[in-house]
Parts: sequence; C-alpha cells; structure tokens
Amino acid sequence: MSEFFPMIKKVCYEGKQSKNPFSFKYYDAERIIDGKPMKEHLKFALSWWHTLCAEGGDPFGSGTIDRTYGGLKDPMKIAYAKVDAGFEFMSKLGIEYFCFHDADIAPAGENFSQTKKNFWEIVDYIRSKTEETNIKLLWGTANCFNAPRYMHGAGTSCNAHSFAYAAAQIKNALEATVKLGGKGYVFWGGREGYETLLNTDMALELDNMAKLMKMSVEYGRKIGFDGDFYIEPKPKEPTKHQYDFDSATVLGFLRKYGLDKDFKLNIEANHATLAGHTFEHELTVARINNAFGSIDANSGDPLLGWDTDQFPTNVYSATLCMLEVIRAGGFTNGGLNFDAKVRRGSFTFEDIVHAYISGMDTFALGLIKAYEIIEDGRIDEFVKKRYSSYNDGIGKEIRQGSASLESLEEYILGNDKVVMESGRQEYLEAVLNNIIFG
Ligand code: XUL
Ligand code: CO
Repeated sequence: MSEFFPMIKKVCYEGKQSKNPFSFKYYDAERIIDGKPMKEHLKFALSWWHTLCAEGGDPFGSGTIDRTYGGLKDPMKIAYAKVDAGFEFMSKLGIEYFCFHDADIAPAGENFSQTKKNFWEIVDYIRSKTEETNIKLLWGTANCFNAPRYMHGAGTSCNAHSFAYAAAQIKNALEATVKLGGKGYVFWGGREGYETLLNTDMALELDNMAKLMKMSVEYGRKIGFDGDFYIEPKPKEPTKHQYDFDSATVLGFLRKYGLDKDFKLNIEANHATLAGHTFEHELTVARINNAFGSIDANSGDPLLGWDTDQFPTNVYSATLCMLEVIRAGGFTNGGLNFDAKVRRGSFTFEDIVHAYISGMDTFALGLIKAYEIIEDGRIDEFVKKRYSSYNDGIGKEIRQGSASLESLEEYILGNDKVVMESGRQEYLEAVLNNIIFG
C-alpha cells in the first residue's frame, strides 16, 4: 500500500516553543483539562469531501489539486485509495473521527443499483479500517444537492421523483452510518430553498421536507440508529433563500413539525457569518434551546461574501466557540468536524497536514483559553451582577411569573426613577484580551 503522507510519521505535541512544522504547539491530546483529556473535549473529525476529494476548482478555473492518488484512472481504485490516504492521515495526526457524504466515498454508477453496489463495497472497506484502528465515524450524510435531478431541491423539490431518489440515498447513507457506528446523521439542505417565489409553493415544500425527515427518523430508529439527527443551518448558497437559514429558523421548523426530540443542530462557523451572525451567536441559540449538537469548524473571509470553507485559525473565535461548548456541557454525540479545505494554491498533500495541525492547535488554544475565562470568573461574575435586579423584589416577581401589568404599574407609581448601569463592553473586551494574550 502506498504512503500518501511520507512527510510525517506521527504528529506529536511539542509545545509552543517548537519550530517543527509537523508538531502540535498547543494540542496535547492526553492533557487532562477539567477531568477529561483534550481529545475528548475536542473530538476532531476529518471531512472526507474537502480533505480527500476537493480539487480546488472555483467559478473561474478548474481544479489545481491532483486527487487521483498517484494517477489512478478507475474511480473505484481512487475510492479505495482515498480510504487508505484518509486512514493514514487520521492515524498520523491522532484524529479519531471522520464525516462523509455518500457521494464522497464512492463514485456514482450508471444506475442506482450500481451506485449502491459501489457505495457498499467502499463502506465495507472503511468498516474494516475502523476495526483495525480506533477511528470512528462521527456523522454521515447524503449528498442530495449535486446531481441535476436535484436542480429544484430534494426534499423540497416540485418533482416527487427527485424526492423519492433523495429518500433512497438517505436510506443507504443512514444504514452505512449505523454500520460504521456513527452517532450522528446530518441534513444540510443543499438545494432546499428557492430562487423565486413566483414558481414556489413554500407551504408544500416545507411540509415535504419535514416528511422526509420524519421518514428518516422512523427508519433510523428501526435499524438501530440511537444517535442524533442534525440540521446544519445555512442562509444562502446555493439557493437565494435556504429554508435552514439560521439556528432560530431551524428551531421554529423543528418545533412546528414535532421533530425537535430527534434533531439537534450542527453549527458551521462560516454559515453563521453568511447569516449575519457570529459563530458564538448561533451556538448560544442552539445551547439555550437544548439543541446544541455538533460543529463544522471552519472560517470564512471577511472580505469575501461566500462560503470559503477555510481552516479555522482565529483564536478569538475558537475561544468563544469552546466557551459555548463547555457551557452546553461538552460534546456528547457530536464533535468538531473540519469542514474546511486548503486554498487553491495550496495543492500539495503537505498543505493538508499544515492545515489540520493549524486548525487543531487553534481549537486546542481555544479550549485552554475558554477554561481560563471560566476560572478567571470576571466575565461570568459581571453578567451575573448585571441581571441581579431580578434576584429579589419586583425583579424576582417578574422572573417567577407572578408580576402583572397592574402590579408593575403600582410599583412604578411609587418608584419612577430608574437607575441605569453601564454595560461595560470595552472593559469586558479588555478582560478577554488580557486572558487570551496574558
Ligand atoms: C455545505 C456544507 C456541507 C455540510 C454537509 O456548505 O457545509 O458540507 O456540512 O452536507
Ligand atoms: Co458543513
């Protein structure tokens, strides 16, 4: 079997003073933080599609990255090579999880039954690899957005035949998720939205999407899937309006259709940016609604308005993200999937190694700094104090639900001078800097 990443043996933690590019500076997998090794706090996962398949094409140019694994021509041989390369890479970096779309792991055949055969042949091969290693599936999904049959959507298509095809794909992807021991199954509505309301029956489309999700839950539970279903919010791209716009929109949808018991959210950093939110906003909305599930860790570019899926290197953002993860009680079935790809000009296998090391170190630092914020206590203490007027008196009555408009008017008639306090944003930002750089 060929070695695809000969530049590395095992990537180890060497500490921040190390200049070895093939070492972790902050990610020390076994270091115990708050009773758990770092690797369990972070649960890093490799994204099959970007890491093993992405060829660097963009709207203005074709691929720059050779993903033929040594010039292979037969798509099935390439699919096998991806498994070998993926497992070699994960073993060398100490990554214990991966995520896939059905379409990334095996090529489509001439008809559905051939596609299915190809898919299961590779799933079996992946399974043999998971048995030889400690690498597991984090989540699986079906790609119901690429093929022309999904031009009008999949679950929200105007064409029932497209809907049925998506259902058939999801059935197999779910079975594979179970077979590979995955505890998550993602719905990302890649074409679930509309371009113009002039040709769209929004009510029917949303009802149908919910039906597809219900069928998936029913089938998943029947075949022994006891993990979480996730929706991954994204506001635009590819359609002008995506139904899964952001966390709040998705929560409304899940509740309307009674799907909120089985579904949680898979929050992606750059999707939050595209929705006009911060990453931590989306995570907070998920957490306070008990819907925090998993994370697609990447970043966008503030100067570009599309989904650039870059590797995350922003320590501020990773810190605020990990603070939310800790507040949510940590990952259970979810983890940190690097839904990120190297830039078009970074076309060598070595670039993938640098990208993952940098992403993993960024989140390791984020985890360390998030715990420092908690231990420091200044920020939490400030927030607690900021709302202390709700601890007693009229505030307590409001909080407990015993106040009414009449009782509050009565109160105001006797106390109409409202004393205000500063929100101290600049002070809190200085505290954050002090902790991150201190
Ligand atoms: C697309 C995206 C997907 C999902 C899974 O923007 O993020 O790769 O993570 O379909
Ligand atoms: Co994603």
